[in-house]
Amino acid sequence: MNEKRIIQLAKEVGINLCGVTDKLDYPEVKVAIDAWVEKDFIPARYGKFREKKKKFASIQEKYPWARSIIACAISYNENNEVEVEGPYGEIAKYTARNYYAYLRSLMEKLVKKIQSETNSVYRYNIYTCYNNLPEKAIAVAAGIVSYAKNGTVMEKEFGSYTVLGEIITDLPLQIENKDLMRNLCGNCRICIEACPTDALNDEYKVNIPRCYQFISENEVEIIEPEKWGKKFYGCTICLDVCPVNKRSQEVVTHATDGVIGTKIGLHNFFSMNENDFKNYFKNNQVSMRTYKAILKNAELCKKAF
Ligand code: B12
Ligand code: SF4
Ligand code: SF4
Repeated sequence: MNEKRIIQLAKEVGINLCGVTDKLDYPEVKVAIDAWVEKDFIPARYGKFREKKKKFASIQEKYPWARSIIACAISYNENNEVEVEGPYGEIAKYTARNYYAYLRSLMEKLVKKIQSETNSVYRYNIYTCYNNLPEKAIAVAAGIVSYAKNGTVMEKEFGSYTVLGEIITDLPLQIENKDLMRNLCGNCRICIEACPTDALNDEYKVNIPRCYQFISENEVEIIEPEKWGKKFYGCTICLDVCPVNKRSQEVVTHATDGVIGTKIGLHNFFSMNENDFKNYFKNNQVSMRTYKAILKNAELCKKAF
């Protein structure tokens, strides 16, 4: 089967961006991780992840049966606004629903379509986000996005409001000759200047311990609390100011897992105990975090009112 047909099938199941690569070794990721460690951009608590990610950079070594990777992305640029009464906390756009679970379900559909067209039972593993794969590098190699100065990967139509997923397979797929996507940032530095904590000063890299997204996820002290604002979970400033994202297409998805919207009433949150918290955020990315990590955000958020 060729890449063009895979892209067509991916569109049919609702995947916005799709491309195939036979690049199974990403030594540049090991180099990048070492460079980030050198600069203290990777927090100590990421120790295990860092080592695993270096191992997974060689996909061929980790999965000797692999022949190709189908890189996929869906947009989460969807209107998820909700009305809440009284003081509220803001939830990052990508967390309003569980878009990772949604992308996984679409990739499962794609696998079935490929299976029925190739008349073969082939080997495959599906991944999205909570894994050690070099997901950005794979999507770049498959030609569906390019690196952006805000630390994400980006594409013209959907900007960087996308989540990524991969199908590693033993199917030998015919890959189109492609020019890898050109960088869309040019001389722009809007995100770097907008970041409240200067976490993006080294272009294309994120000083993770200074990033409010990281801080909102973990039981760590909030740096420069006066800049925190109404964040309950996540930070999206460097994405929201980006001109490519501002022009990007809005979508309507059918993602039904972990739907929580982009706001939560603080009275509601403070009336929850740890169990209620787990139930409220069940199937949503927030439930992967500890109650204490989120409580610290909510307490500071309350001070903004
Ligand atoms: C750790 C992590 C974080 C960390 C670090 C973020 C980061 N930008 O790396 C924190 C907690 C801050 C974070 C935040 C967010 N994350 Co996050 N995160 C991850 C995770 C699990 C690993 C990323 C990683 O290893 N980074 C470390 C660096 C060293 O690895 P790397 O970026 O792959 O390395 C490449 C680049 O550094 C590049 N590079 C280095 N130097 C240079 C120089 C030049 C000139 C160029 C061109 C490139 C370049 O080359 C390297 C090798 O290819 C991935 C999932 C995954 N498994 O990959 C999701 C992932 C990156 N996150 C994602 C998302 C959605 C977010 C948020 C947008 C969430 C939100 N708030 O809405 C924010 C964005 C904040 C930001 N500005 O990046 C998406 C990004 C999708 C996209 N379109 O880019 C991913 C891919 C998950 C997914 N499956 O969709 N995240
Ligand atoms: S997510 Fe927020 S804190 Fe992190 S790099 Fe972007 S603007 Fe800075
Ligand atoms: S704001 Fe400008 S520099 Fe930053 S990611 Fe968007 S286009 Fe690139």
